[in-house]
Amino acid sequence: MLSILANRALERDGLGPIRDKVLAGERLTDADGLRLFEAADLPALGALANHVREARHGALAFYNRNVHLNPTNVCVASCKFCSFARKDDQRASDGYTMSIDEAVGKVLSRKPLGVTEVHIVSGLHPDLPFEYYTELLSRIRAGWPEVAIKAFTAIEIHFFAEKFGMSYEQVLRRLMDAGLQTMPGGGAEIFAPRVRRKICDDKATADQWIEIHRTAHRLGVKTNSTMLYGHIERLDERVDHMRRLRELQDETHGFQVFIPLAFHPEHNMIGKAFPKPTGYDALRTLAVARLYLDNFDHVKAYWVSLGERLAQTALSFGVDDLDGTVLEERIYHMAGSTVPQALSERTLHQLIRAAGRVPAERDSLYRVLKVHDAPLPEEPPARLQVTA
Ligand code: V47
Repeated sequence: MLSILANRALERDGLGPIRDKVLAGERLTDADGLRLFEAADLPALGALANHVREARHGALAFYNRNVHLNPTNVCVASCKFCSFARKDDQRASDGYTMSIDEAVGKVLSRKPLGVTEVHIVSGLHPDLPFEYYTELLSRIRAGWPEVAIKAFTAIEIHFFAEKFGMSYEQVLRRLMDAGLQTMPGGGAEIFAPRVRRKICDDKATADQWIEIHRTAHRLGVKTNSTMLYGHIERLDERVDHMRRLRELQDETHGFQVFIPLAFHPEHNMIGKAFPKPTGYDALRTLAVARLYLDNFDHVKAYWVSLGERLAQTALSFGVDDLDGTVLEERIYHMAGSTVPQALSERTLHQLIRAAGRVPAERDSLYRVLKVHDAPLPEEPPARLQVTA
């Protein structure tokens, strides 16, 4: 139930009809989505989103134990928001490309951490053969059969298809044979052509991004979806972006989660013109997403992109997932993020519990592995290091 205060605030803002639709389980229009973005009262909007979130997931808040691998940051694309990519891997440019041995060794060294998912995203490297990617996956698969491999954005799939003369389906089948199980949602940015022309005009288009996810879903690969916000896009373009995702979801039901990504302004070509989105904007975007994307099970506050505290607060604004332990993040740290490189499972539990939720560890397919009704047992005190 919504509180009397939230109801009053929604009515004062003229959002009574939208509230009634949400409570009746009716779909919101694009105009409704835009009204919610423009609404004045964030707590009331949050209460409405929270209502939907609790109806779907009760008190549970999901997370997973995952590691990230970015095998190279060498990239032929020129996305203006990106601080991670380098044009070559010469020392002077701090570009890097891991050998397959190095990349596989890095992943396998994480085995003792109890991780359940490896998240792999790369730059669009001009020289690596396709076998680099298939061998990377198959060697991780052979060395660690239980770990789920979530790999390669639609942008990379499009690049492989063009470079190696294959269809999207052929690329995906080869990668699936090598071990790919799910796909991350990166590269979506903002679908509107006006925005793409200005910030990322030399990579896969919105239609291609959608087509790749459609193909993946048809092949049985679940995927994630993202939206990079807080730069040159208008609010109606955020709604348009979510509409296209909602339409594909109606068709395929292959998306697992929607993840709004807050723009990070440091060390990239457009950062000086656009400061980081405010906390209000971040919470509003998550809440609108929860209300508008009525056919998505999950809305994620990626703590690396929001900071731990805002991600925690978002658990009352429509969010049910915080992503994971994320060992060794690079893309956001190179764009000015000052959050830790990783969070322990214990810290994730503390954040979730302090928000009045119950931590639920999930796997890559959002199956619940364990609901943590009780706190984790105390760790034995670290042994004192005595030096002479
Ligand atoms: O595609 C790049 C974004 C994405 C910046 O699917 C930036 O579970 C903000 O997609 N400021 C890659 N954002 C990360 C990504 C992701 C992360 C975590 C989980 C999942 C998932 C996906 O990061 C890129 C781009 O949209 N990005 N540069 C920047 N300066």
